[in-house]
Amino acid sequence: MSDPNARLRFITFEGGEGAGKSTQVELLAGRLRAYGHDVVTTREPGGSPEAEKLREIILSGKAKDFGAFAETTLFSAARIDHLRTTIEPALARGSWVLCDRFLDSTRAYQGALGNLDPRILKALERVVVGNTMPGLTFVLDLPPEEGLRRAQMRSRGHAPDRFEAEQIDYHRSLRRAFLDIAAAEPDRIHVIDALMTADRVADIVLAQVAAAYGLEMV
Ligand code: T5A
Repeated sequence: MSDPNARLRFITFEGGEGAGKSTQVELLAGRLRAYGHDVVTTREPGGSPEAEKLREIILSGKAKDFGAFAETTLFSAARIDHLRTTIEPALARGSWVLCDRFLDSTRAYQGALGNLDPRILKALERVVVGNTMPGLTFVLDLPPEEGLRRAQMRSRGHAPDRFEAEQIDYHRSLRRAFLDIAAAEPDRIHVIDALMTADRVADIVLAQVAAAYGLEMV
């Protein structure tokens, strides 16, 4: 029988805009696959056809005027579908799931920055996520000026989305929020200096995954 306390093979990447989360999801997926593991990569908001529709609405900024609570219910609706149709089936068939953002983003953006009542956040986490908590989370940390520069370079002149368009002070507070979230759960959440090269960050990620899950990687 499987150990109910074992870490789920569900790993999330968190941090500010342009910190390198998508890059690291792909690098870790490639490395795990090279060792013969089955890996599903996904992202939030989105990660399932219905949740991707909600992503479009949220990132367009159309929901912003409803306030942090309403916006959080949209992220939650997307997360429910993502969990039921993508994450949980993949974990059940023994795949690793690597996800670009998950519930720590809600804690940081809607909780810390949006001043959403922590009791509401906790209640939503309980009913939406339940026991499907990430086994390991990496917070990619870097100065927001650099993250926004990278995000801008990547989007090649496209208009910034609803969150990228916030002022620099917002992004500084966001960085602080992620560091506080990480400090509160040191067993699950590891902070990595994302100013290092992508390959160097990937080496550290892989070493920490191997240690946390007892994998032999030679
Ligand atoms: N949100 C999300 C909430 O408010 N609440 C929630 O609950 C959730 C789930 C999602 C937005 O939604 C908000 C947060 C976000 O604002 P998004 O489009 O998914 O929006 O945006 P991000 O998650 O921020 O993703 P980005 O695509 O902007 O950034 P990434 O994935 O962190 O960065 P990545 O890997 O695309 O890299 C950016 C560029 O930098 C280069 C890459 O090649 C790329 O060009 N790069 C590096 N360059 C130098 N050194 C490195 N180490 C590098 N790593 C990558």
